[in-house]
Amino acid sequence: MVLALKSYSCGDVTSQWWNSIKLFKDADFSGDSLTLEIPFPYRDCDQEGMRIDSLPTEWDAVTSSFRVYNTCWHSRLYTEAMTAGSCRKYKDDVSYVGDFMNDKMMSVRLQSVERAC
Ligand SMILES: [Ca+2]
Repeated sequence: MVLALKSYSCGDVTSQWWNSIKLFKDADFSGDSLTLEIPFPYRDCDQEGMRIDSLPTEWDAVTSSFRVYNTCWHSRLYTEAMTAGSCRKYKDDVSYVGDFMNDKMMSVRLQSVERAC
């Protein structure tokens, strides 16, 4: 399923009880942030997980770090929209996505277990 756009602003408090991902434009969880939250009633993160096929335009290819919340702690980031292009997998919060993915993320998948790209 597709994540809902929750907020754009920096410094918003994200409920740790909701499955969500918070993107940051800079490394070390700094700079502008964007929270993408799984909407009610689809709060459970499972092995299949969920995805967001595209980001707001100003969030294309800018993400450098991110945090994940609740049980959706395995993620795959993609360099193209619609979870296409090159992929890297991560677990838990990531203070820097790495040179390969830095400022390239265009879409993302989240799930409760590790999955291959
Ligand atoms: Ca960046």
